[in-house]
Amino acid sequence: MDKEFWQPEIEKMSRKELEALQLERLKKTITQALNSPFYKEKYGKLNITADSVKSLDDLRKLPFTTKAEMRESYPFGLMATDMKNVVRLHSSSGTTGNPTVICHTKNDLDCWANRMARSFYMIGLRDTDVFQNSSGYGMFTGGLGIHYGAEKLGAMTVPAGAGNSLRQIKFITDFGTTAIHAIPSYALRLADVFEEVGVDPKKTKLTTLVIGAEPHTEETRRKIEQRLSVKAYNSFGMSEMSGPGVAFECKEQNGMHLWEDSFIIEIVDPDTLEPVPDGEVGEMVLTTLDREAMPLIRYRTRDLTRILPGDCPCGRTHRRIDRIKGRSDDMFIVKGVNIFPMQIEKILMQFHELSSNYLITVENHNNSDDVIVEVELDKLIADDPLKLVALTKEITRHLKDEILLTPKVKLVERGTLPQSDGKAVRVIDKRPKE
Ligand code: DLL
Repeated sequence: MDKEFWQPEIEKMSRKELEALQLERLKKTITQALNSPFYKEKYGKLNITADSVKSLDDLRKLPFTTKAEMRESYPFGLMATDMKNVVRLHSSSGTTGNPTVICHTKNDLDCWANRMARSFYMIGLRDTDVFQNSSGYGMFTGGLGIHYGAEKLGAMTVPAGAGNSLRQIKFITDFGTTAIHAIPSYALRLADVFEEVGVDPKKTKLTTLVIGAEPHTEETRRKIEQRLSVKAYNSFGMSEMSGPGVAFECKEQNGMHLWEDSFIIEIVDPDTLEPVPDGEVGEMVLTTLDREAMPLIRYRTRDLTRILPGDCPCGRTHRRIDRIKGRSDDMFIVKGVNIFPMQIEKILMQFHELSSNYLITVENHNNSDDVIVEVELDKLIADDPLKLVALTKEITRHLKDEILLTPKVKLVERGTLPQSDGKAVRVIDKRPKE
């Protein structure tokens, strides 16, 4: 095996070959999708078949698929294969209405595990590594998805599951864990607990962290790396696209290679739905290319990102996406200003006096909206009132420059804001619904 690549023939494929492969797989995908009641009806009305796409550009003529449609066809309207071929079901964590369901054939799972193993190999993990997974092992795809990838790589895989930081640290120490998978908010929590119990991460064998599943800034990544003494690699995925392993950073840590043998990426303007040029931010639209049980064509992810122009020095030809700026449905509007939680996080992470847990609340008082930013202090300065006042002013000023309105900043003691084992809740909108 080539030393740096899991599948050199795929990872370094010329763009021309890669695009030819995409076209061939797209046609197969359309034919496969037409077995499902959902696409049979939707595409049948428009006479869409595999022959409707003569080139990759023709993909644009096909209609989008939305999360709402997936919910409406819950649970099996998108099933494109005989139920007997299905070996696993995952569903998304919807809080309201029907969740979205994705089913997998044996081959779907193999392709997914292979993409994961390829991603891990890319960041230098090998079969000699000890890989601990701190994701929950339920319907959340960060559990089994990451797990089978690490096994496919050949690493000794420790299915630690979510939470219980003391036990995580014990496993890291006792089993000689070299790589861990954690969502960013949990990685920060783990760093706190390392500190609380007086174990220095530098003295463990941990060197690599895989972080993903929730938006985080470059500043947060650097903070995590420094506190856990690891290199942290960003990993993007979503249940509808099987789970993790859609896009992954290489050792350059400069954008995530989106595995284009498995997905076609488009970036569109979320309002006009027209394509935007490379380098410009828009909504990511994804089409699966190797899924049998539930292929998805032009799925609107709601995630906002951009394609990074230019080649990556690592030699992989699969294009890179920038870190996710947020979801179009994360954005909140206050006094006409569009605000993304990541803008606020970016500023907070620049202050070394702050720890990493924060909560944004939007409230309405006397018909005026207020943004309240509560952030936990690092314990070191918590009892110096003068410093606290000055710090609050300074943070408020920087936030105002970024979000163009003045938030109320409240510095709170470490450990007072809610912590979650799953994805962190960063925004609570208490305004009355229209
Ligand atoms: O979060 C799959 C996953 C598991 C990815 C483990 C990475 C690691 P869902 O629960 O369906 O699936 O959530 C998908 O999470 O649409 C993004 O909004 C967000 N997201 C996922 N990865 C990232 C990332 C899994 N690296 C939704 N950066 C997506 C920012 C991310 N946001």
